[in-house]
Amino acid sequence: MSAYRMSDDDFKNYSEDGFIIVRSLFDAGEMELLREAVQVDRDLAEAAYEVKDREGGTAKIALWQGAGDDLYGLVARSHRIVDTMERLLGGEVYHWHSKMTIKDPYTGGAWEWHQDYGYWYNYGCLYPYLASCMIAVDRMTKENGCLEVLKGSHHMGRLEHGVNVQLGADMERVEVAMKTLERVHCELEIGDGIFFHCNLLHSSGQNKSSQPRRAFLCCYNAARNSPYKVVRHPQYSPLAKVPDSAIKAVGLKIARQDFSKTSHYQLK
Ligand SMILES: O=C(O)CCC(=O)C(=O)O
Repeated sequence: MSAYRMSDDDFKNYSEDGFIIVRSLFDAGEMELLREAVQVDRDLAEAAYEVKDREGGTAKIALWQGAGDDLYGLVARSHRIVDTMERLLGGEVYHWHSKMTIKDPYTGGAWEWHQDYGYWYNYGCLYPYLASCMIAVDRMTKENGCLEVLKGSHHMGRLEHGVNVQLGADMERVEVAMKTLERVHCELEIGDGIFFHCNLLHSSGQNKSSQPRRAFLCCYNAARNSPYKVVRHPQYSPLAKVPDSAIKAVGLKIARQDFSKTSHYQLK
């Protein structure tokens, strides 16, 4: 089966809704490798820091900036993602960061309503020319806290955000938006992906299930939107794309990532 290439319909839907779901973005063989990597990668587990939600649940996140020759890097540099991002962001893109979000069984915490650009704006990006691709490492369901989005909310532009991620976006506006915009629970099978705009309002609930809920997110900035000041995020540098076949060709290769131990949401 050939790898995903974005259709004009998908492009139109993304422009209108702020997101698209791509079923089987990565196939069973590729996901077996990625799931194995996440399972055996002790550095990843150790690097994951905790983010408390408002009700005492604990979400975990490990975040890093490079996209190299290991499995995570090959996914982040794959044509199927990077070409899609280039179309969505209207030109050359570079790797902003990758992250693994982890919700442990029963205790895994929620992510409050926010826009990624609510935070990334503070890193000197003049324009909201950033986007993410979330890949389901585990099945993502309502019960285990799948991504929820407010369809079309990216058209609202950037809202005010609290400094800490779990303060989230200005809830007065989010609540008004909820009266008219459709709230979509993005339930995913393993290997499905969601491409979403950095101004799309999104959240996810706690993990009430007996299984972990892990997601791998690759995030990109447009080359022409490189931060105008020195920040904790990278300036533009060319991203070397790799063929979609590289993931299986290279197989289970894990590198020691340069994990960020500081919450990138907390700006002080
Ligand atoms: O993993 C999730 O459910 C959401 C993560 C998220 O919203 C983020 O990293 O910006």
